[in-house]
Amino acid sequence: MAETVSDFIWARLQAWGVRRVFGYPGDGIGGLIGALARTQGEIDFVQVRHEEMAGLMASATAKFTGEVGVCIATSGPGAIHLLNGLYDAKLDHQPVVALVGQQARSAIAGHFQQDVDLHSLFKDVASAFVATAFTPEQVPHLIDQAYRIAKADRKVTCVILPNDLQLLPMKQPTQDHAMMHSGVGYNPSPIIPDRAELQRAADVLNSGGKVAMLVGAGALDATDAVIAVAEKLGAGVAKALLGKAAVPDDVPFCTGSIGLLGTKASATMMDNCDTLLMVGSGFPYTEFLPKPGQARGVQIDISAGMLGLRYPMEVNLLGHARATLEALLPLLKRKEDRGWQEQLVEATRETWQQAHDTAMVEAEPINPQRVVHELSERLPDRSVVVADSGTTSVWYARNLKFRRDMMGSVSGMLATMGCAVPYAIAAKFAYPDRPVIALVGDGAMQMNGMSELVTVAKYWKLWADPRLIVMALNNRDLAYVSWEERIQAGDPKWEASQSLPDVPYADFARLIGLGGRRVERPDDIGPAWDEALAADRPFVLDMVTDPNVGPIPPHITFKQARNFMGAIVEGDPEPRGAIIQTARELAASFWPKR
Ligand SMILES: Cc1ncc(C[n+]2csc(CCOP(=O)(O)OP(=O)(O)O)c2C)c(N)n1
Ligand SMILES: [Mg+2]
Repeated sequence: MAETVSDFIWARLQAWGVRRVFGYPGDGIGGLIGALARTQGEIDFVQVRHEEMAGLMASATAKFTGEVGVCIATSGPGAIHLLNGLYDAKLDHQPVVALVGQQARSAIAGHFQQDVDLHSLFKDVASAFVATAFTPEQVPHLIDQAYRIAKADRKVTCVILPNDLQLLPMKQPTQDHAMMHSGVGYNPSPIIPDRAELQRAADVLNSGGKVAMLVGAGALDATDAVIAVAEKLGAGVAKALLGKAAVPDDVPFCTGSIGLLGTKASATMMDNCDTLLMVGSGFPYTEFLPKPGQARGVQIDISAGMLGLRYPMEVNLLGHARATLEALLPLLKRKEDRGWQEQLVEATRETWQQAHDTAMVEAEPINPQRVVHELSERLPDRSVVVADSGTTSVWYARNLKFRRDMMGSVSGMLATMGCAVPYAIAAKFAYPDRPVIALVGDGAMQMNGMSELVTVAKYWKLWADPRLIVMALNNRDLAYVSWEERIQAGDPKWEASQSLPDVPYADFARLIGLGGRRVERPDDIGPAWDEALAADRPFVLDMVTDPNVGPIPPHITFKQARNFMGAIVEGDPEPRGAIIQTARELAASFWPKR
């Protein structure tokens, strides 16, 4: 059979290094699906339950491997479903190529079935590159552009492919006028600022007495360099959520997470530092950074658009984190006074002690922090842990100790619900020999986690290590929202909006051939994790937890406390539990038991 446009597309993507694509079929991509089958496994097709999951899996693939994630969806509804997953990648600066089907060229703009103006629809999410193919000769440069721009600029790109075009015989560009002759290939080289800029940065860092570092996803491959710089500067290191795996939590001056779901040690460091070194982070909540004017700032980022955006930095270094830190290191003077770092080590020790103590506070029936604490004590080497958007992300940030060679992620800037199960699946495909654990709220389980367990059931036998554990935090509440309403708006929990049905997640898992256990007593948490970690198949833990253990920010302000009390007075349906739990938690954090 003569090579079709579709056969060419997969061959070209294979030449770019693509080995896997996440997607769901339809007549808008009929030709592409047929041709993908003809690659006979050279490129794997992972069938999801919903195209949004394909977008999230492509995003997670990029997050965990650094390679371009690829997803595919059919015209109209499939393309529309894909969007949220692509926005996750866009907002977290992940390289993703989306191939999207379209109705036949002759039908476009003809009120035809599934004829949606896809170019307009994808214009924002794929603002770096979106194009519709009209002739076979155009396809090579569209695929090359989409892939190269995604990879080089860490962007989402999109090629829209009418279904009739997909079936045409492939025609290479000729030597005629207006033909493009593009080629495959691009490998990034590290970008390092020049010597003069590095010296300016070193001068700022050398003159400071209390240096605070904040590292994000850009520093994930720069662990040793971050630690070496912090050692020399006598600094502490706080981590933005996407950078949680950048520095192991057993490094004594690693103050842990920052922000609303961060630690008190990180907040204290930022409140008292005189110098800020920010590396590869777009952490958005500026109220958790030093006050403008309080500190002299140096920032390292590979995107000029992220430099100097959160804090008025004195030196903005455009460069890759690891290479730039390594180049900076010889210019830094070792701080002789270690007092500041020692203070931070002590504050960090206290933070972990408090996290432990608050996790052990009794709750009705189970304290969700204890669920994550008990996991932390059992995390196998090389684990990948992902958390959904909701209170699970808070316990992930505060209660989980990462060691070296672990990985983790969340939907950072988009903070979309429903990311954790597809992220976990993508992690299993990228690293079939690593144990993968997803921390998922019951709202997210009901939104899409349960249906994506079907994908787990479909594929798990392909994985060398079958362990994929989904911990469903069954609190029968959209708890994060209930607490936002109480603390930020002063409104009581509204059951019509936030209460959720109790669903037997573990029973459902067993019904579809996975392992499962429901846990209703604190003493059973540890053994349940042990069982799941020893299981010979993916496992769902249905942890029945207390919705009234709230994600209290590290520094609760007077206004937040007043709002909270107002919400209770306004008739919160859970007044006793909420008050008692919060009071208990604050008590435990102010007077840690030793
Ligand atoms: C797609 C989407 N819809 C709504 C929200 C707003 N939101 C953020 S957290 C949250 C509640 C999550 O509830 P659940 O999954 O049960 O986790 P919990 O907070 O109870 O642990 C909601 C609705 C969101 N982030 N994403
Ligand atoms: Mg919930």
